Amino acid sequence: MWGLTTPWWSTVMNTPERFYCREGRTSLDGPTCFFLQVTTNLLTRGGKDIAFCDFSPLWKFHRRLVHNSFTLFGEGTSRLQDIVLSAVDGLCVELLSGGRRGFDPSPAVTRAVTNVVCTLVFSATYRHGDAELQEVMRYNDGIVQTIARGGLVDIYPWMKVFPNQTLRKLKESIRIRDQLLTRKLEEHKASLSDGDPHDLLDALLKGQTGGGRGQKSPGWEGAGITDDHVLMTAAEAFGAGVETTSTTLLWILAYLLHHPEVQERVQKELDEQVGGERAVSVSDRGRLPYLDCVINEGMRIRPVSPVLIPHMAMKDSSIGGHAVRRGTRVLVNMWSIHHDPRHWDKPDLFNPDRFLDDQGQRVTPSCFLPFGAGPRVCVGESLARLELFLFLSSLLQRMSFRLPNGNAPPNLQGRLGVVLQPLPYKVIVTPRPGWEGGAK
Ligand code: PLO
Repeated sequence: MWGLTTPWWSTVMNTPERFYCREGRTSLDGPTCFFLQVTTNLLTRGGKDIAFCDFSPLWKFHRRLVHNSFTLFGEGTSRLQDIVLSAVDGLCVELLSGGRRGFDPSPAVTRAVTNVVCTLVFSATYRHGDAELQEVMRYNDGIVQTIARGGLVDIYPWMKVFPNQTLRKLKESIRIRDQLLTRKLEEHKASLSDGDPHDLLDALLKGQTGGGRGQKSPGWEGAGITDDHVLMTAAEAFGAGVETTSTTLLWILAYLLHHPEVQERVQKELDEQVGGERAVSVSDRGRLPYLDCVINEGMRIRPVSPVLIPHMAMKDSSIGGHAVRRGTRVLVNMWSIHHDPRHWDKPDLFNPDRFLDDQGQRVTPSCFLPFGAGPRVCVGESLARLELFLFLSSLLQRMSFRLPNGNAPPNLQGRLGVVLQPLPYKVIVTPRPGWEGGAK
């Protein structure tokens, strides 16, 4: 069905179809996906994660565990806000010290988001230039560069017997990741105590033993959660948290460079609703509808995941009027859903106002699904939304972004790997009044 020279998902993306189905293996044992099978199996130790793993009662329990531990830091608690705001301060200082010359904001943004996720997953906060942080960023980049580039290996698993540089790089990045995370896991096991978990690793370890109540009771669901599951989940939460949030922020900044009037309108809203005397906080969210629309429009026009990771039909079923047999892999074409001219007026235009109604109230169109939907909807959605809000509002409160003189605006085509990333671009940042140092 798909050509061999172009990546399979770019072929899918460039069509108006909303779903693609591929029948193949009918056995529900073993790995779900034929396409990403080789690389994601390496990445997840054969599906001991949440995103790529097959549906099973254990998966359901495992996912619930992760979800519950996210709510520990999530909305309603100030913990996440404190963690994000401290990363925001660091990011603002770094961006403002970039000087008047144009520079690529991507390393600083990625570093700040990585720091937030490191705190959530294993309670580590790093200073700029920390060797462990560099290591984490390097292995992650190694995985991002290789995971979706397996090319033919992902289409023909038997090709893995041939030497393949991409696969070698992926394996090496995974080895470094596993070494680091195993160390963190051992440290967490040694310091695990009663009381509230400090981070995701703690929460998963407690989940294994039934809330840290000592002895595993017979029949306890968490008994199926092995150390491998804990490790793979931490690795995945980490990877998903970093790649998606930093990419979304970079897309939004790229669009703001194309639309300075949108940036000004967000800043006007911030000035009126928050002012420049204090940092933005989660409680300001309700008062900043336009900012929310900008975030939504960024996620609509450039979904980080234009073709969702494959899903598999658990039983004979149907989708959009097509019969789907048990065992069929289904790809959801989010790109076409987010660019469907029947639902979006001028879908290629960056227009945050489409998320406001005539009365200026926020609306969420049913065709807007940046986090997917259903039982496999993104488990980190509320964390992600909170982070995007705090990062973007703080950045635009404290500084303005513009193009370096003579530079063309960023390329908006992007590069399709495991996520759809913008190509590197340069910015000039200038502090807004009162924020010359980046933080207060
Ligand atoms: C990003 C690189 C990490 O090192 C490993 C990783 C784990 C989970 C993946 C993520 C990567 C990319 C974005 C993915 C996420 C699971 C769900 C998310 C694919 C490969 C999306 C957007 O579907």
